[in-house]
Amino acid sequence: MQKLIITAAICGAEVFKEDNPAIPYTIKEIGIEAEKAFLAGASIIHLHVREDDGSPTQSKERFNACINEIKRRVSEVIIMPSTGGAVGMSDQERIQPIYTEGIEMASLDMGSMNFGGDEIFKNTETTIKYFAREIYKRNLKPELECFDKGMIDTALRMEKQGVLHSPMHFNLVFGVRGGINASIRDLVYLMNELPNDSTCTLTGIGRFEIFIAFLSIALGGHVRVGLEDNIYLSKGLLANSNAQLVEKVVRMANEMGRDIASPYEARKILGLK
Ligand code: KMH
Ligand code: ZN
Repeated sequence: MQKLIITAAICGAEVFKEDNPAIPYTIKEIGIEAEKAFLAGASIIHLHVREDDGSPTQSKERFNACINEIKRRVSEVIIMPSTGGAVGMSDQERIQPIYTEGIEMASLDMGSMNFGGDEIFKNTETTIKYFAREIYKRNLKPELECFDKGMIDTALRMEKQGVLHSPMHFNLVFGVRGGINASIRDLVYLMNELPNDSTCTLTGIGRFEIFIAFLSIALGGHVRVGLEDNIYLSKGLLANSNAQLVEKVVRMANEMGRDIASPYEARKILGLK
């Protein structure tokens, strides 16, 4: 099996300090959280950023400042900014972080959906194609965010059309209200749909985070954890940092005999340039 790549989704755009005071807002807080997650075993940081008051932003300047702070602390970590941003943002807002320096990947959301209930996360084919073109132009590797089976089908179709390039890297997300459930049956079903030459990270939302991580470690996938997806360390106990969640995955991987990839090894596995 490949060594395990752990992605830390340290901030997100839909959770706030009112939910968990450890959610980072300031440039310094984001730098510290990324550094601690890296030291715990993460090789990729999936990055959203905030204004100091916590409001989500896709501002290029703010991303630049946060990326510089992360790189100053841990130069080797792989940074993957979000092009999803927060629900309701325009395409022009969302695309901005890919025009920063020091990044190697970018998230690319593969379809529209109800997101967490009554909000609509809009990703039309025009948006996806536009983002994909810009991401490849910058020599970045897109991480294809799939919240349901149809989004994988869209990726496979777009690969045939030449919009996406093999080998593709997927992030399969389980347990968003509006997306696919976090069940073993559905996880196996989605993983079986992926091309043989692709790589995949699996993400479980909320209380499913560690359950999905466990399955991914066992099945040869990679793992994403972090406060973006889940604010609890265990039932009723808030995580006090992203690092605690990464540490939990590392402990499980150690018990299950799966080695952790360094950023250098993650770059090789993902074919980053
Ligand atoms: N904030 C979510 C609506 C991504 O980063 O590409 C979307 C999201 C996905 O977080
Ligand atoms: Zn995200």
